[in-house]
Amino acid sequence: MNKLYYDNSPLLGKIRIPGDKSISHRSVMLASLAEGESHITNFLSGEDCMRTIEIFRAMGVKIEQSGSNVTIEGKGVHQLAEPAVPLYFGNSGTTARLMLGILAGLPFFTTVYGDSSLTRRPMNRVIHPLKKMGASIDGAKQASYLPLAIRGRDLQAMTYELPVRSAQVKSALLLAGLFANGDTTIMEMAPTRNHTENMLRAMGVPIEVQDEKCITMTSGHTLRGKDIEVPGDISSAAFFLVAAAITPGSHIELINVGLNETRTGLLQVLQEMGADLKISNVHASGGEMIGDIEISYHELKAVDIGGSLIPKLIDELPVIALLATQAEGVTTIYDAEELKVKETDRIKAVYETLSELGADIRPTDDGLIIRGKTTLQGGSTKSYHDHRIAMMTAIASIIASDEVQIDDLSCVAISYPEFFSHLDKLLGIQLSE
Ligand code: SPQ
Repeated sequence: MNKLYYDNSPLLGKIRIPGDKSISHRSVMLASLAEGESHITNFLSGEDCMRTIEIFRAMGVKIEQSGSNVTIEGKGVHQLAEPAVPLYFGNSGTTARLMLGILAGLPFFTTVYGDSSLTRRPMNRVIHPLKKMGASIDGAKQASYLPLAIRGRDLQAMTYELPVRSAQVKSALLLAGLFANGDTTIMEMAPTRNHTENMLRAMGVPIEVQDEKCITMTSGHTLRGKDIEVPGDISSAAFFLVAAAITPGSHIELINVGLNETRTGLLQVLQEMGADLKISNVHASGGEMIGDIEISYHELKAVDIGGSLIPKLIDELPVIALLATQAEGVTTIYDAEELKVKETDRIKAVYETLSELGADIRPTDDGLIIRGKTTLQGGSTKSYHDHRIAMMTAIASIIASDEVQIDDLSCVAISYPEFFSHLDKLLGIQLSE
């Protein structure tokens, strides 16, 4: 058991947010498929993104990494080698879904697998449309879950209406479209993160977007290697934004945060709740917006969160539920049934964790209902081996009246290896030698 107790200390000071996980994955995938060299800066060396690097190394791509700097000698879409071993996706849903799109079009055979959590996550949302393009993918349980076997082949161009709000499915189909015999068109239910589109465009592939939701990629273009600056991950910044918003006396500044508008739903929620928030130094890099965010403690009021806002804050919902415990009134989160198929069932995990700590919270079929404001207490919790649940619990412990225990914190390294050193810095805790 790990013990967390921070005695309501305010968060003060400034930190630089590490690279965005979604963009780091995509930078390795697209730079490997590009012709020429790419230099990536502020790459996230979390466990999930390291899986993606290892997979492309196994397919013969030369990738050099020194901390957050990565150099990739792109092979182009025709020169990757058949891997000698099965490819391991670990805990990473993004690696799994996007790689299925790529492997479906590469001219060789691969087998792929993941850890116990990833093995339970649905893959048929990607496999079903890939099969419509002609992909050959097989596995147990009607090839709906890992492990899977893929024999890459020429793919048919496709127009597809997504039945789920998922950037991973959209991205997998666009990546498969790089190997198709014509243009690829994807229609979304609501706009989801558009990092794949932005990076494809920056590397020379024409992408047209109509009404924010209809994306067409023109075929027959070669990806060109590029220097990529990965913005800080707003999903990592979220933990400290919420921590400062709910801990009296806090005032922090987060530097270099990605502000792509398909990801900034949390900022909208904080503003609607009445948080004291300032964004500055906004600039664009490689098709992505970046800026600094200052936030101080302020009284908050409840809001409703649903509809097309959900994809813009899907990964922040666990920590938003914590935020809602400190807002006056009833916050309703709805349309968020996708939370059930993340690293764990996040509706259940958030409900069990926050109710153990004394929150007034109720799970629903598609979200959570939270009544604030409540004083949180200590308690015994689990991470469910889900990085976002573990970090949400750590932030909850700052305002808890007593010690919070948690079974495991190692999963934090999946997306934010420096999380505890950054938290200690903001709390003014000196690390012993
Ligand atoms: O990669 P993984 O495990 O799926 O990661 C998560 C996360 O919390 O880090 C979800 F569990 O983020 C997904 C996100 O929920 C990353 C992602 C992407 O990079 O495209 C898109 C979202 O998933 P989805 O299923 O809505 O497309």
